Amino acid sequence: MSFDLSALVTASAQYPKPPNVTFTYGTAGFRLQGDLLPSVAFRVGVLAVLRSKKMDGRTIGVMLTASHNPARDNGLKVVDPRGEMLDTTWEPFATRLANANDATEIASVMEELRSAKTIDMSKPAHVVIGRDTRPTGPALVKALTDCLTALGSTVTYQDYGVLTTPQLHYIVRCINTHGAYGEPTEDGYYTKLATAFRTLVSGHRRLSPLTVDCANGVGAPKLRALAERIGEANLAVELVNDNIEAADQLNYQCGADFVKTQQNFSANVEGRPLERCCALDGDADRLVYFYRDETDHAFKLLDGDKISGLAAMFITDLTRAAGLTDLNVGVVQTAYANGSSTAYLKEVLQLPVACVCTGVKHLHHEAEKFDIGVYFEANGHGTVLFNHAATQALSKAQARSPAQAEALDQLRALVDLVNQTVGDAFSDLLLVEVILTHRQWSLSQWDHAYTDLPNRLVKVVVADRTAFRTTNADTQLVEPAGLQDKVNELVAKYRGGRAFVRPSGTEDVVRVYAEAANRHECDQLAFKLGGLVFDLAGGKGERPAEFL
Ligand code: 16G
Ligand code: MG
Repeated sequence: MSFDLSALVTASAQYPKPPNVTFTYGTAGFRLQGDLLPSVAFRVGVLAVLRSKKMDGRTIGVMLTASHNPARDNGLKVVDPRGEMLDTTWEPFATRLANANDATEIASVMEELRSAKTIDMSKPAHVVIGRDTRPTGPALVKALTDCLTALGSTVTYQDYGVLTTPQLHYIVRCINTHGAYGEPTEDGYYTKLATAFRTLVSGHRRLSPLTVDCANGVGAPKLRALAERIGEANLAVELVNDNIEAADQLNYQCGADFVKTQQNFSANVEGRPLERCCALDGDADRLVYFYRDETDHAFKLLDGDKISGLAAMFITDLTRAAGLTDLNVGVVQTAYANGSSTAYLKEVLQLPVACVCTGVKHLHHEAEKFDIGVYFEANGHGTVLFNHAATQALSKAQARSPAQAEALDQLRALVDLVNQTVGDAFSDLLLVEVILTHRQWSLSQWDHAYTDLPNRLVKVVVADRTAFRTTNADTQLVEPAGLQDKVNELVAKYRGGRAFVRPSGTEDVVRVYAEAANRHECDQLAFKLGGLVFDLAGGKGERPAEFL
């Protein structure tokens, strides 16, 4: 070992693992009540350092956030050198480190990791840190940096303070590409996005102002900074739910998750006639749009699927206009994607559509298989990836007409506008605004692409959610044995019925998703399935209410 074990012993003594808690590196890292996490933050330091050493000293990121969860929660996730999620083969080591009781156990998991991954401990390590606005953030950063300091002189770090999650991912990629991706600062991020946006909207009539629900989180001050850089003449935004001082307001009755799950306006957003609204989540990596219908005055949601369809439509048109028809454009979704959105992508846009397991990392890797891969989860997390072939084709292409030249310029600016490391609410917002500006579309015109099938999500608390295992991108249950047959039987009774059951990766529940031709049948199917799961898997608490 090339570090002083006694320093680790002393430092880790301040961060004992709380008894009776088992930590798991889940879908999006560790996520729990914030005051239970200092020991985890310390141990994540060990993981980040070893990962950086393994990657030849390249920079690794650690983001502290619990996204759309309440203010008392917090979380930690590790960002890989290209700005992506941590290599999944490292997740079990993250879990084991987090559960190490003391310095001796930490050192022994370290040694196992070193040998399993053949890590040269004499290599340097560099870690960058970001956190959202949660009250437990500073203490967790302290635990993390205490570990980094204890690990000796080969380790350096930089604490970037309060950032959105996608900003930290961006910074990691910038550092590791030596600036080719952009300048590794918050300011560099704003400059890159603002420049690309101004190029893309130039010459077009601007849209009416956009109301942005910032979930009372980090998105508020950061979007304000970005909007200032873009200039009001180019983008008019009105920020609401922008109070980051009152900690308990974070994600409270507002934000992208609230709007998506409640299918309703968030606090302080009225939905005035023709008002254009959107919502970020607590760490600004999700975005959904919404508005009030002019005729029936109902709430209307434009979720991740709608954003995906809009982006895919625009990019397909641009690649055709630019004469780049060799590039294959494709879309990645999860089982939660509304059936109508999948039909629109396949039948109207004629695009290949892949379906993968829930979780950003799964979508991201699948999207990399296309030259231009659009991926979004229905919850509003997503982005567009341009691979090497696409960026090469864009830089080499010679325009044969002014129209081709314009399309090429726009595609080149799009590559800069879109955050290619992870879904980014800001870059997605700018992307949507660019497209709507080009088409001069209102939200309801965008919404007309297709009509969502009625859908319902039901949560069931069961005795042991690990008894549920799925296959086929979460769409079918393998265990508990026999349950899938019962699901199929029920689904077959409903017109346009589609449903699946999967264990959550972030909460101790099983989720049931159902779609059907109308609202009544959809709700009935969802609640019947919920009841079935409840009865067969030792449901706890309230049995999902049978509908009608
Ligand atoms: C996390 C995932 C998100 C996924 C959600 C599913 C990341 C960064 N985030 O928030 O992609 O949709 O979990 O939650 O991967 P569930 O497993 O509880 O349904
Ligand atoms: Mg989030």
